[in-house]
Amino acid sequence: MYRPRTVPRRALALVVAGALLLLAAQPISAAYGTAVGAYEAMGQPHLLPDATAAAPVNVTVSTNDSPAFAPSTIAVLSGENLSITLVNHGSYAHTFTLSSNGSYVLPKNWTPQQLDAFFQAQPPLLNVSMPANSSSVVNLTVNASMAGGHFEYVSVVPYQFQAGMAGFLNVTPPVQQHLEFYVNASDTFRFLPSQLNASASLQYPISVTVELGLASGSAFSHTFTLSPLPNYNLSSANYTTFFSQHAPLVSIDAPATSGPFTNGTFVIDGPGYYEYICEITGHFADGMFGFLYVGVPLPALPTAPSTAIVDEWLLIGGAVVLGIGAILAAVVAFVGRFPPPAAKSGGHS
Ligand SMILES: [Cu+2]
Repeated sequence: MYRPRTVPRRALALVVAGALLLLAAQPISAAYGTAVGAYEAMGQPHLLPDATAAAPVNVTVSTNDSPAFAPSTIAVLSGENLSITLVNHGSYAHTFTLSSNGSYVLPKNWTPQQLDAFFQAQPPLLNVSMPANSSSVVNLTVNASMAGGHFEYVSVVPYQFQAGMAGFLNVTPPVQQHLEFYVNASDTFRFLPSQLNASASLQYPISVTVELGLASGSAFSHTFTLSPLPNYNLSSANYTTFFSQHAPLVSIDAPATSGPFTNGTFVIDGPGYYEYICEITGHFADGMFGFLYVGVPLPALPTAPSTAIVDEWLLIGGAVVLGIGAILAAVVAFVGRFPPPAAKSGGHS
């Protein structure tokens, strides 16, 4: 009988086809893995060494006969060497007395005696006389332990502080990490990748350099324009208004041809996700946006537009596997029927 024998043959054919299909799938899944890996590599930060050398920062603080310092705030990075020039243009003497307590605001209603008692209990970092019509230079090393502090400077000449003669030396930490990302802009109105992963960056501020390229085969103008607001989703309907009110952290014009990269560098002070878009009319609305994740985890796939590319890969891979499988199944099924029917039928008839 013919039928009973073809059933196991077909089953065998299916098993063989399945095994071949698995083998055929191996290089495809490997290629898929490589493709995803490449995109991940593009979306992953490259750590760059610190380029900034500690150069002394020069600041001039001046006074006149009014009870005030100019400026009344000084911003400095921890680790910097500060050179302060103290200039008194007036005819009254003052002092430049810098508190060593970076988290304490001196009460303006203190008496001169209370102020003196404070500086006796907590010796100031600096205590410099500013005689009438004088100029002097004093140096201060702002060490790392001062980061985040607001150090008040006052004149301890009685009643000058009480009249408002005070200011703050604000110390921020220097850039702790410098990351670099490579991103391609594509005429398919996509950023490749559309997710930049700085989720492991936990020490702020960080500086980020984006190297923007043009995807192979693309020719349109594109920009990489980054929102300054964390955890804020831009709208393709009113992003121009938004950017007229909030300066972008960076706006980079893509190069005219694929190959070279244009870049921009910006500083991020804290965690969150930051959206980037292409400002060329219509591109954002067509899906040209992405997110930089800083200190926050990437959302689980699939979410952002980049997954469309992954889906495409999956679809192409799946189609190829199915095609190969179908051909193999057909061939094997055909081969399975091939042995001379004469011999078999002969045995049975
Ligand atoms: Cu564009």
